[in-house]
This record gives sequence, C-alpha cells and structure tokens, in this order.
Amino acid sequence: MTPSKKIVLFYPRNHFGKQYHPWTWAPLPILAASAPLFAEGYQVTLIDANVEPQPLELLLAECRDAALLGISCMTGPQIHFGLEACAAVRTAGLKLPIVWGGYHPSILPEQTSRNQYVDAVVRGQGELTLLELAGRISEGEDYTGVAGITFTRDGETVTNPGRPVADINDFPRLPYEKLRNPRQYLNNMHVGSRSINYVSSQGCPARCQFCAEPLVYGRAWRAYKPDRVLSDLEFLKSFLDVNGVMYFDSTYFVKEQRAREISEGMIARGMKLGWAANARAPQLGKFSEETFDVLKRSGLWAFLVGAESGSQTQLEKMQKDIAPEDILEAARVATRHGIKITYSFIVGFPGETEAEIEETWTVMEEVSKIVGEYNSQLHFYAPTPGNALYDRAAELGLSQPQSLEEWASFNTVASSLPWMSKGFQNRQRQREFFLVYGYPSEWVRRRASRSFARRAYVSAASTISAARCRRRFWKLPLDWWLLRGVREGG
Ligand code: B12
Ligand code: SF4
Repeated sequence: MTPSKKIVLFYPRNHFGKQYHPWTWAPLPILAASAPLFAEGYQVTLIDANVEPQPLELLLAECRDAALLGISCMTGPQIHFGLEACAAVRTAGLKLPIVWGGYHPSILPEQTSRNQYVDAVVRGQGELTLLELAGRISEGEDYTGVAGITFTRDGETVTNPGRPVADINDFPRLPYEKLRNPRQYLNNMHVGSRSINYVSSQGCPARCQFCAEPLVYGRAWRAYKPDRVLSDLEFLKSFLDVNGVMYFDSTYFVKEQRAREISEGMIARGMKLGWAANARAPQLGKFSEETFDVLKRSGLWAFLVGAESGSQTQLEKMQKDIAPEDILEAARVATRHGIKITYSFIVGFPGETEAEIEETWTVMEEVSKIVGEYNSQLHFYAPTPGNALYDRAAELGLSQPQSLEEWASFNTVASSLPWMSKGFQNRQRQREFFLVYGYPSEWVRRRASRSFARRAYVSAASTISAARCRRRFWKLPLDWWLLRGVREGG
C-alpha cells in the first residue's frame, strides 16, 4: 500500500450553546498550520465544525484514508468538542495518529499529552513541526524525535526540545481557497459588507498576566512585512471580492512605520477596504499626525483596544502597563482624527473590589462621553491557565481542572468562579444597559430606525438611562427588569 499523504485538520466548535456573536470567522489556526502542507503537495482536508452541518460524519469519512489528524483548540468548549471528535474516530476503529495544537495544548502540553486521544502535542508555532510530523508519519517513520512536540508513552511524558520560532514571512500565504465554501466566511459588518478575518503577526511584546500570548510566544512579536500583507490583501480582494478586513492579530500597531507602510501601500494600490485592528492604548498618543491621516485614508474604521480596567490598582496587578489616563487619551486622539475606537473592559478579576469596579464604570462612561457613544464591550473575567491571575483565582476557590477531560467541562464564558454570582453579573449587565441606552451608538440608533416598536423601545430606554447616567443613580433597576423582558420590538 502506498503511504497516505493525506492530512485532516479539525477546528472544533467553540461554543456550547448559542454562538456569542453573529459572525462566521475563517478558522485561521488550522488554515495557518496547513499552508506549508499544501505547498509540499499534501492533500489536506480542513474541517471547521462551527459551520459544517455534520462535522463528525465528515471527519470520519475523511480520516479513513488519512495519515494524521490534527486538532486545534483554545481553552474552553473546543476541548470538549475536540475530544468528542477524537472519540468518534477511535470508536470507528481508525488508528491514525492524533496531534493536538493551539493555545491550550501549548500552555499545558504535558497534561494534554496524557489524554488517551492525544498522540502528540505541538507546542507554539505549528507550521514546521506539523510539516515534519506529517512527513515522518506519512512515510511510516518514527516521529517521537520531532522537535517542538510533547507526548506520553506507556505512562511516561516526554518533552522534546523546542523548535526555534521561524520567521512567518517564510510561510506560504494562508490558503483560504482550500476552505470548504470560503464564501461563507464573508461577514456583513462595520468594516465592510464582505469582510473576512486575516492575521498579519504572531505574539505580543506585552506581559499581561491574564493573557496567553506571553506564555506561548514569550513576548516576541513577529509580523509580516508590508509587501506580504499587501499581496495577501490583494489575493483576498481578487479571490473573494472582500471589502473589509478584521485583523485577528493580538496586537497590530507595534511598529508605527510598518502600519503606515501597509496603509500607504493600500492607498497606492487603490484598495478599497475598511479595516479594524487591535492596538494598545499608549501607542496611539505616540503616533504622528501623518500616520493617523494615512491610516484613516487607507480605510481604518476602528482601533480595537483592550482597556481591561479603569482601576490603576487592577491594571498594575495584571501588569497591563497602562494607566486609566492612557485609555482616555487614546479615545481623545482617535476621536480627534475621526477614527472610531472600541474598548474591551473586564470585571470580576480575582480579588477585585466594588470600588475598583466602580472605577472601571467611571472610565467606561468617560470614554462614552469622549467618543459620543457607548461602543465598548463588557466581559467577565474568564480564567485561562498558566498565568498569575489564574493562580490568584485558584487561591480564591476556583477549582482547577487536572486533566484535559476536566478542562472539557470548564466553561470560560459562564464562568464558575465563586465570586461571580448571578446577582453580581446582573448588576454589571444593568450598568452596561444604562450605558448602551444612555449613550446610544450608531448601531443602536440604526436599529431603532427600523420600526415604530423599536423606535419606541429605544426612546424609552434612552430617556431613562440618560437620566440615570446624569444622576449617577443605579438603584431600583425596575426599568432594566422591565425593558430587558421586552425585546427591542419588531
Ligand atoms: C478569533 C479568536 C477567537 C474566536 C474564534 C473564532 C474563529 N473561528 O477563529 C472566538 C470568539 C470564538 C474566541 C473565543 C475565545 N477565545 Co479567542 N482568540 C481569537 C484570536 C483573536 C485569534 C485566533 C486566530 O485566528 N489566531 C491566528 C492563528 C494563525 O494563530 P494560532 O492559533 O496561534 O495558530 C498557530 C498555533 O497555535 C498552531 N496551531 C493552532 N492550531 C493548531 C492545530 C494543530 C494540529 C497544530 C499542529 C498546530 C496548531 O499553529 C498555528 C500557526 O503557527 C486569538 C488571539 C490570536 N491572535 O491568536 C484569541 C485567543 C486564541 N482566544 C483566547 C481566549 C481566552 C478565548 C476565550 C476563552 C475567551 C472567553 N472569554 O471566552 C474563548 C474560548 C472559546 C473556546 N475555546 O471555544 C486566548 C487563548 C487562551 C487559551 N488558553 O487558549 C487567545 C490567545 C487570546 C489571548 N490573547 O489570550 N476566540
Ligand atoms: S496587550 Fe493584549 S495580547 Fe498583548 S499581552 Fe496584553 S492582553 Fe495579551
């Protein structure tokens, strides 16, 4: 029998219940990992369980003649669905090696490798390690010496030496055309009616103590050169006629010069693209006027900023290396240049006091005043392993999963943190509701214009919420209970 050069890469479902946002994102982790395989002539099947109607049936059919199955996962529901997929493969009697990669396995490689459905864990950047594994496995050779993997055999866990991280510019373009039905990943959103996700860098130089980046990429940031980004964007335009790009980089604006050159190139090539990307608040105050001008002219719709907290104490505890004033200043600068800025804030950090949370609400409201609308996002702290905040959460009673199976039922969204009571969550949602309607965004206003019922709802909610914000009165949230019960009409 000729050895199989077929590889199956599986991207498990990332939500237990209802998907928590309306968009459909291309599975970039498996797409990136697959790029060198395609270039080397492998037959690769990419399965995105978030969009496939029958992902397990497809998986079994594709695995029958494959040499290797790769599973990608973050901490959270993907572990559950990844394990479910592996169980189906083994139950069907298929014996091909199963390799896990992505953030969760990279942070906890030994623990992950001890699972019965994990033959090897690929740590960190996946392209070259997977390519070497595929080569050895498809030739029937021993793969236990491959650099960058961890595996458990006969109860013994082996951690092979790490693989030097490669320059991502050396990797082939992400093969979007190999996705099953690539067009389903076009989203109608602010940046464009045909927007797609794309990533131009790996890692982040910052050291936030709740984040996975410093753990996996060691605070190194590797980015495509401007020409590479431009040719990728041209491909996406010609292949899918995209008019919007959501950058999935953890941080995009690390080098002002690079960001500027990409934007200058977009303008010079006449690309008509809206886009948005992650920035750190202190970066914006340092950009020149020319940079803002070029970014805006190239179609930058919004800076996406992880503000996390309005409390200096909390920002220091999480080593965010920013101050509340940086958050406000970034809002002023972006607004002055006519570019939107949206922030993500988190409440419920381990040990966070009511007073500190109040400071966050104050900053959220100040930002809304500066930008003229509430367009931040409120998240509850979701513990992920391997960092100081997670250890602190454990000290405060978070039960720590001890195996991959236990991680499978660890829900990062409706977190089981002892201090995150329903009452606490409700109080935070009330405050958010008052900001949403006290400072209605363009999106809320647009929705209101769609029908009389919606207009009436938004008008009532806005009048009451604006009065609450003016008086800073948050008690007796009868309006919230009432309005929350009624949908926005129509
Ligand atoms: C988009 C995104 C999402 C989307 C995913 C939708 C989609 N279809 O892509 C959604 C909104 C669902 C999401 C949810 C969550 N996310 Co998220 N997300 C991201 C984000 C911004 C981009 C992911 C991406 O496309 N990366 C680009 C690809 C190319 O990079 P990559 O994953 O590193 O892939 C490389 C390697 O990991 C490896 N690799 C990856 N998979 C595989 C598989 C195999 C077989 C091999 C060999 C190698 C390999 O090779 C790749 C190429 O080098 C990342 C941050 C980031 N920039 O990566 C956070 C990130 C992955 N998310 C994170 C978190 C915390 C979450 C949530 C827990 C948040 C929450 N509060 O609920 C949830 C978890 C949901 C779940 N597990 O099911 C963390 C991961 C933490 C962790 N311990 O896993 C990240 C890193 C953010 C951060 N900075 O901390 N997320
Ligand atoms: S700036 Fe963002 S991506 Fe970078 S370490 Fe902090 S939270 Fe993670």
